[in-house]
Amino acid sequence: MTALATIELATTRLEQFYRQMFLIRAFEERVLELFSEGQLFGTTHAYIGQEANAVGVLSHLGPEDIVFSNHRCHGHYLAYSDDVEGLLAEIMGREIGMCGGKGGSQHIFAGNFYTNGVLGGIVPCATGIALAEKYKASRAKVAVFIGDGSLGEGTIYETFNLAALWSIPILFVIENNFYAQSTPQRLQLSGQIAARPQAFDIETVHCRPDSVEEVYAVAGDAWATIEEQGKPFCLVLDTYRFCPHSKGDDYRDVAEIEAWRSRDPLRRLANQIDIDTRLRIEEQAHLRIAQAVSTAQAAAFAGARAISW
Ligand SMILES: Cc1ncc(C[n+]2csc(CCOP(=O)(O)OP(=O)(O)O)c2C)c(N)n1
Ligand SMILES: [Mg+2]
Repeated sequence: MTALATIELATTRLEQFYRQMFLIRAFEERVLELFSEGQLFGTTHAYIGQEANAVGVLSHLGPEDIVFSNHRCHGHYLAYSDDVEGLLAEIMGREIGMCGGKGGSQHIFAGNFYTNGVLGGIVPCATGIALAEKYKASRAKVAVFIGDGSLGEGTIYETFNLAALWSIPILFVIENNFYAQSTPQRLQLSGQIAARPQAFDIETVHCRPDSVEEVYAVAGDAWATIEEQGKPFCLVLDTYRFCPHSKGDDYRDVAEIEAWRSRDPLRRLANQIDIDTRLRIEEQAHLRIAQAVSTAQAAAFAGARAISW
């Protein structure tokens, strides 16, 4: 486990992080409410508790950079795009969603952002795109987010092998929240997570950040190493989701959830922000989400119309 350096960031940067993290948290809480009200279809996986990872890693990227996510993708998408309106309408199956309401919660394609609900399946896709970007000498950064429970998928190791062998510049971010659905890690994963990419000679940092500043710093070092060496890099971030896996399927120990909640990176950051600014940020986020819900509710459901991007 790598010890994390303490860094100091400008107030404006911290406020920006708070704006993003609070928006994700409030968005996800509203999505879960909409689900229980019967306003959503299929399933949905909230990112509550893990916001610092998306914001800390993706704040280094611009729209030209490329992000691959997974079934738990809302937070990554919002950190990358800030597209509350498009995502909410998409999750609600409306035509005005950024995928015409046909991708739903898990299958998003918008600009340079892609997700797929098939665990592990995005990892070779992301790495193939990173290889293409290498050939084009575009210098675009490419990130792929993987859950710890996806590490049983063999395609991930085939991909690690080729990424290392062909020096493909990509950041693998393993969000280690210690569960795959309701299965605890100790029942399904042998050995150390970091040893897996390391077995393919992929430089790996495994850490347990308490704050978005720490994630931002460790991700900044990772991006700099990728840029400098033109090779893959793996970041393993210990983290925790405070919500159930999808809607109500939670069998975890309440004391364990509370212990992680007491180190909530969002609360920690809130205490660093001036109270008036904080309240303004929170009010704006709630307002924006409420408006996005009303707009989506008034919009037509996705139909048989062909989608053109
Ligand atoms: C190939 C495949 N197998 C099973 C599933 C069902 N499934 C969805 S999420 C999940 C657990 C994923 O755990 P992890 O990768 O740790 O991500 P987390 O949910 O913890 O963010 C499973 C088994 C799936 N989507 N795809
Ligand atoms: Mg997990």
